Amino acid sequence: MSKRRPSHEPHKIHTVRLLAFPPLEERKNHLADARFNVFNLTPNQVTFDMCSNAVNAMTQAQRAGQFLGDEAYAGARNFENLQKAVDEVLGHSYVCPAHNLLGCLKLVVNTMVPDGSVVPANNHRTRMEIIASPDVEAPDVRSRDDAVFTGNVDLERLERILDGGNVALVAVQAFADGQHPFSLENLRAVRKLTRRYGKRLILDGSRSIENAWYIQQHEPGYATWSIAEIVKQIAKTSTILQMDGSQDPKCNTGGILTTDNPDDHERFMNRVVVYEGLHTYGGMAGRTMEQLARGLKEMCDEAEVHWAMHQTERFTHRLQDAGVPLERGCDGAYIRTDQFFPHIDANNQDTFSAALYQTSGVRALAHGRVGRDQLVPVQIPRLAMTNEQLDQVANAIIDLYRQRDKVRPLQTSVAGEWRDQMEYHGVFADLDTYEFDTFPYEIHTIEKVGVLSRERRERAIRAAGYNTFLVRSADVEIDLLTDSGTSAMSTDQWAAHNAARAGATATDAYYRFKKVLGDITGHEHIIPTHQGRAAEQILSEIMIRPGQIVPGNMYFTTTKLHQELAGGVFRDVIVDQAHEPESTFPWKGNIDLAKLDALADEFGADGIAYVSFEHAVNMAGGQPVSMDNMKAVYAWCGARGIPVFFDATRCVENACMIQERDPAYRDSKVRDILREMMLYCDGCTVSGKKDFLINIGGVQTFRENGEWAKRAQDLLRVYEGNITDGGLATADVAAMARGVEEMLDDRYIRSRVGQTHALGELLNANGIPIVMPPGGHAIFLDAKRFLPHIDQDEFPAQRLAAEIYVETGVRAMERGNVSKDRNPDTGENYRPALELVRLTIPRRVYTNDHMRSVAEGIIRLYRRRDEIRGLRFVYEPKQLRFFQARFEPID
Ligand code: P70
Repeated sequence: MSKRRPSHEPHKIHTVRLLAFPPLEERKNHLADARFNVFNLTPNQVTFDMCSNAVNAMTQAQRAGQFLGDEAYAGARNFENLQKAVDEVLGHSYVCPAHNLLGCLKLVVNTMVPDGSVVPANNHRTRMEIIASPDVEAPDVRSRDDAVFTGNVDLERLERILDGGNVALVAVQAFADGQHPFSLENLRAVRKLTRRYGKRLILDGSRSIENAWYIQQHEPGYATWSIAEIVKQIAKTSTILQMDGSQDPKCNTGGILTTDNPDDHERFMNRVVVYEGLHTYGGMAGRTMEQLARGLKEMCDEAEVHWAMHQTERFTHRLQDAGVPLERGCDGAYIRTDQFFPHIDANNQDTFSAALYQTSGVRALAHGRVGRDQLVPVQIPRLAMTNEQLDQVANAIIDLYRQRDKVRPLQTSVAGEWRDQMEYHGVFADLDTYEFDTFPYEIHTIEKVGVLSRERRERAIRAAGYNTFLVRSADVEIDLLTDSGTSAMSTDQWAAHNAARAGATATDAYYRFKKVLGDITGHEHIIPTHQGRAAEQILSEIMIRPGQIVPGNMYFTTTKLHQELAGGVFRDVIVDQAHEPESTFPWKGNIDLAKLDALADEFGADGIAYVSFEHAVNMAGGQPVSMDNMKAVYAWCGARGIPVFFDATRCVENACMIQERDPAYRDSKVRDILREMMLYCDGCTVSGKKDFLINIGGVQTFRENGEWAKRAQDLLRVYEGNITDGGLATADVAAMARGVEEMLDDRYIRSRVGQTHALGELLNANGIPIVMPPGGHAIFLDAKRFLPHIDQDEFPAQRLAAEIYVETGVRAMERGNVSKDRNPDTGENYRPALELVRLTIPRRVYTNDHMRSVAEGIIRLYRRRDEIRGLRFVYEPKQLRFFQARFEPID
């Protein structure tokens, strides 16, 4: 198996969970209310919650299991699926379900650990001695000899204890106490020994994959084994395996006891009905069993395991390099708080937790019994965080370490046996705070991406006729075809989606959407449509008289088409710089007022239907319009009685770039900038599939003209659906209402536009020709300069998009000679000034590691650009040829 460090996540983000960033004063209040015990804080009061239990990111297939819950009584189908998964992954024939790991432990103790017996174990964080009667002894047999496999059992010691008699069973934990992996060799030896003494080896395999990864990487002879093979070996070496559903299987609760021994299974079945539930659900909901079964099947995914372990190593090393005292954990770094605070004798763990929360909003805490050790685990929720976020959490800890002398110990007010009972008082030390600058969300659900070998990608692009539109999504690793309908929704949006009560009437979702968007825009009339082009059709039909001119800041395909279908004539009035890829003019989306003047002179104000004014102009490279230009155009139009309509599809990105580029707005919130923008128009069409953070939807607004709104609604009934949904599902209207609130979070939109800019800057710094300056939603490669040796009639941008796919698995979109089509009069290709490839970035879907890897692939390709040749058509459709055209290489 590969020992190579993965360069990016082997999946993309499907759903996000928004993070809270409570300011310092709030954090202090929360801490005081929590009696300085961070256990009492709720997740909504915490920015990053560093625990690995039950908060992991599932795949969407596993998440879907939630909706496939059987009745969970006799013979539940979910249980049958669980049995199949156990057989397939662990190789055990019998499974007894339980509500969680404690449920498993209770069954084991009840059936196999009599009073006064001995249970040698390689871990001390076991509740065995608590669940079992007080006179059960659990001697520690962990050997400390091996530098890597610190969880190995000291065989001599174990043998002596076995000789002493009265041993009930031998308990071994994979990655004991979260820190100590065993080797397969040692586990096999333990099994041999226990067998000789006629004892069972019971294994806690809740962290099997982490232990398996250590075996694969470090134990001689296993480098070529897959994680799945090693996990199965681990399971098969035990007599009984117990597993916490909320660990490796990434479920939110649940547990299983598996074995090949029918008698042991029989014992569990007879006892599970007493404590847990029936033997076919064990106290789990049917849906939990389904998610557990799916999680079990998925957990050994090689790429996923490697990514998770790479994150753990990277995080731990960052802290170690800064001198933070810690022990290695399978799922993070376990901070040695006694060494972290040498000046603090008592309560150093909770003092650490409280101080870290105070300075950063991060929660890390020690669970369990008081006085057990001096560690605070900082665990990484599996697959839920990006490397950048983890780096910053590590920095927050390092920052605290730097000022550790200033931290004063918490004083106990109420003591208890368990950490959750502890209450403290303290004074807030004057500590510097740590400010996060990263995506304000965590990963809630992931979506697997297609990973093909280069040979397979070569075959796929040939089969697609060198047209990325025809490549299967399943064959794409990082999909940068479009930012339309590809956003990751948030859990809050899904909650609204689930909760929406549908109706072909007025709905709560409609009123909510109307209120929220009305407040944001200040527009009186809010008319939902099923997507952007529906609004464009309606606006064009009510505003354009045949023959009228529609000036616009560069065309967009669907917009221009609807203007023409309504009898209008599109005229481009964008500033000249928009057509010059190398110009660094910051407002390339602006309208040139001189061009408007010329049109007014030629056609008169009456000959102009309205000005079609797009934000963050798509075809120009996502280039913004300045506030001054919006104001000036609106004033120019107002003086002549010409309406102005925004295509506000990417209005928030435009507002963000105003905040960034116009000093007058540097200190304004994006929400306020947008509100001002919305004054300088008479209404908007919007494709909600972009900035509104939804997968489907759109809107038509009118600022105050009720007559236009009435006519639009008349058409809406005919073309689209109800005036309250425009043909959208009520649930999608509800998700859109929530999306427009989320899009205006300054942290979100800055991280979004910042991600695009960072990609652009990385490419630019490496000499890759791109349209400058980087826009909001996409980076456009300049194919004319990338492949100067290919004539435009051999479609350099089309070939470049195909080559990028072959080189990197990244899918991009041609925006050049193929898209622009032929001149119907001459039959010649238009050969447009801009011959571009668009790398479009979906919202909240990809991490910065994905983006870095995209850039690296393109830089690699650039080095061998001379080898790349052009294409010729083998099939050319008459209209919108770019969607279906097929090519062959001229090699
Ligand atoms: C894209 C998408 C859609 C779009 C847009 C602007 C500024 C309106 C719309 C239409 C999808 C697309 C559409 C046609 C050709 C290629 C790609 N842009 N205004 O990927 O909205 O799709 O909701 O009807 O960008 O850029 P809708």
